[in-house]
Amino acid sequence: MARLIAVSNRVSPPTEAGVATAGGLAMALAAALRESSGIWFGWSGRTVETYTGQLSIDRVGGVTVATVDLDEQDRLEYYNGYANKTLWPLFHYRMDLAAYERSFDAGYVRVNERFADALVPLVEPDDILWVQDYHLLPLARELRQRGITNRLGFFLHIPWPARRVFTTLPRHEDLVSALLDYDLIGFQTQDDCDAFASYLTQSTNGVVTGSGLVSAFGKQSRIGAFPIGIDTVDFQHAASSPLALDAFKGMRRSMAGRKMILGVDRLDYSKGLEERFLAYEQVLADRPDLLEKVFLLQIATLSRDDVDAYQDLRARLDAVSGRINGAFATVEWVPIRYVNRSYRRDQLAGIYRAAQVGLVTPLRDGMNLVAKEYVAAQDPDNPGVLVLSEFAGAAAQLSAALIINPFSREDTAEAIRRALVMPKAERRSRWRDLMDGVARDTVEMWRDRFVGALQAASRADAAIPARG
Ligand code: GDG
Repeated sequence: MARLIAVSNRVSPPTEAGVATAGGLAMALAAALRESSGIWFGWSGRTVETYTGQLSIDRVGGVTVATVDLDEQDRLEYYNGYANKTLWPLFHYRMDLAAYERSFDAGYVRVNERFADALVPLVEPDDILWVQDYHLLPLARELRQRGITNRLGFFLHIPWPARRVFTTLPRHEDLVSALLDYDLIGFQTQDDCDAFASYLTQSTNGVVTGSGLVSAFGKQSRIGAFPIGIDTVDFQHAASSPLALDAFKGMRRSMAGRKMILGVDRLDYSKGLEERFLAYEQVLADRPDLLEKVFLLQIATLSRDDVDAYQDLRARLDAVSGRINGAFATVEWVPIRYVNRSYRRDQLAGIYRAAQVGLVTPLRDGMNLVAKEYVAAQDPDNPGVLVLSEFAGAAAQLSAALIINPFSREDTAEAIRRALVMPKAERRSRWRDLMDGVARDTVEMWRDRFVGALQAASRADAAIPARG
């Protein structure tokens, strides 16, 4: 097996002590890196006064990790700026929140150049490189310009937006031209792939074949859908661990016979949290018989809270949850338990298992792993019901969930009401369908499919004629 180099903005192989809390993606990448004696390269997360390009090499949990520090301007322009204030909102269809500033653009390119400079000395002739996510769209161009001819693969964890949304990005052609220096570009869903293909064929003079070969800007590449999954067996294992059981029992005690509707998300405007609270309020307003019989537990881990849009969202959610609680709470019951802290992965699994309804209602989401984790954590004999947004990539695979349009308060409220009273036989049959998919399409499968396709993608056979 060729040596694998994984590249991502942040580097996070699980330490031996941290395996219980690590995410599935980190575990799957780390396993592949251990197997091929590979390297995980990225930003250390630290900022220094003056950028030096100095590489730090460490061994973490059996994986070689190579990181660079960035400077404060890099953090502001590349990470907080172009990645999180330009690309993230735009790719989640929030053009109203997307900031277009020249300095962000320049900072983004600068950091990709810095990453390439630091990475090149580590690359050996037969290595294959797998780059993750929207922070590093143009890294391949920088590597090619520095003479790297190795196989380069890229996976986008977030959606690829519709053509007319994407073309609102200044200098979009330059970004896509740089992206086409990868040999393989992976998306979460066929929809994302189609949106990218539509951009190439309709906004450039690109050509796309049925087998996923693409050409534009005088370059050839391949595209494909590689839906990410979870480490299902490990997650089920976590769900039956002593800590999960404790969390489950503690939760059930505090539920005092009430039904629990559960949301678990990073506190992000793409996740539809405000719309979710309002839909739940509608349920309470329409169905007085449910008062004191149900509650919503929303775990919303703080994220990017030095970005204004995230602070605004946090303030709005504080206000909306406070208003709903003020209007409906009694001395013995709070309708929304709103928690801004994070939990260990095994505790989270126990909490998922205790919830009768899993509410996953993003306005846009590349995949959404919470939906899959909720399914994996259920008791097969008495599973809960997953309510899932049609705009999560996961909806393409989890069609046995109650699929809703999160922009429709009524639609979401109706699905919550239906989930709360769904008969056991229907819950079990839907859950079996869902679980089949979650057990089949795991994160290991995703990794192996992508790496296999990248190994098979030779640069020469990507040659297809350009459109005249
Ligand atoms: C991006 C894309 C795509 C949450 N709270 C806690 C906690 N979490 C974990 C969940 C889950 C993960 O965080 C969130 O993953 P998502 O997939 O839901 O969303 P993003 O963070 O936006 O991820 C997304 C994903 O990349 C993978 O490709 O699915 O569409 O946006 O695993 O469990 N984990 C722990 N404590 C918490 O309190 N331990």
